[in-house]
Amino acid sequence: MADIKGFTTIEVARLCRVSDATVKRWEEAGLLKSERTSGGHRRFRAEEVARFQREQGLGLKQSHGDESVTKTINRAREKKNHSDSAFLQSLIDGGEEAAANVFITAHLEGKPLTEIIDRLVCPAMRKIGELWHRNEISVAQEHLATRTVISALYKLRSALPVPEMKNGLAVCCAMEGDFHELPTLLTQIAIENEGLEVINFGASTPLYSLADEVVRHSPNFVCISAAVINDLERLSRDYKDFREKTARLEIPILLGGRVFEDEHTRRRFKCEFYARSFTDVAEFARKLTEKQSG
Ligand code: B12
Repeated sequence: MADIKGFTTIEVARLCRVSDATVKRWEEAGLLKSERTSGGHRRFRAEEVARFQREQGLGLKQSHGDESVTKTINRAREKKNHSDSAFLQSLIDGGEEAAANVFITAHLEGKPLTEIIDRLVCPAMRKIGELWHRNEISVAQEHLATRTVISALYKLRSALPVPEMKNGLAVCCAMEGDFHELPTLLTQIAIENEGLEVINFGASTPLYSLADEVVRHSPNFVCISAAVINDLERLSRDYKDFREKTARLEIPILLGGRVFEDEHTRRRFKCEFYARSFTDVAEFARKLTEKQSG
């Protein structure tokens, strides 16, 4: 008998964020159908896992999931050997399926989402930046690479199990004049994965406008990123005004991005926490919600 393609018990446990024993119990109770390999091991077809997750509200969010995710998951399992250079090339070529394969494979191998972001996405984008700087790729290719990462990240997000919701809200954006979209999306995904709702206002958000939204939504915290700053004087004044307008709400502000790697800049943008990685962002969200819920 040819061996069946499908998820192992451990992989299903990871996708649903439960123990192997729970998956076996579901299977024994007939809730989740499996097949057996010639060696007698359980194999769960991706479609069956997706159906079960949807029905139980465990996995793929209905609004995020689509059939191509299931296909991508299947393909990701088949091709586990992706080299870094092949990954980079897939970004430059606009190969979003191939890029999504790399992310989903890493997820199925048990890598936490923030590790995928910090160790896979960020270094690849840094490399793209270097290639562009050395004139080895065009600006158009740099744009395409960013769009490809964004599409692949949405696919990864569809394949992630829905976390336990914590009744928290975060607001994020990039500073006015900063058109880099990816850092705010990565922030959003990292925080959502901790079970908080996120409103992402995206790139180049004026701080006076952000202040109004913060007052309106009163989130648990605000996350602002900056990859470039054009007018430091003006932005640090805007930031001070923003802090004054929102001070009475006592909402913690988290800042991140390469602009804040500079100590002098950091001194002009006082905040409750400077994050150096998306692992930091997720940890901050986790600790804050734990503290706020008692
Ligand atoms: C794609 C890209 C663009 C695209 C963006 C497209 C889009 N739709 O988003 C376009 C073409 C528009 C662009 C334009 C420009 N870009 Co650009 N761009 C990049 C590139 C290649 C990737 C950016 C990205 O998404 N990175 C992913 C982020 C997450 O990674 P990161 O920036 O390395 O961030 C690290 C940390 O700072 C931190 N981090 C970053 N943000 C955040 C946020 C939070 C909350 C946290 C916790 C952490 C965090 O985590 C990362 C890991 O260490 C980078 C290269 C690079 N190194 O990243 C250059 C880069 C950011 N760009 C740069 C420059 C100079 C520009 C331009 C000025 C170029 C020009 N002459 O026109 C313009 C500025 C436009 C503007 N006003 O915003 C420089 C910035 C230099 C600096 N600040 O020191 C970089 C680093 C390239 C370089 N090596 O010179 N860019």
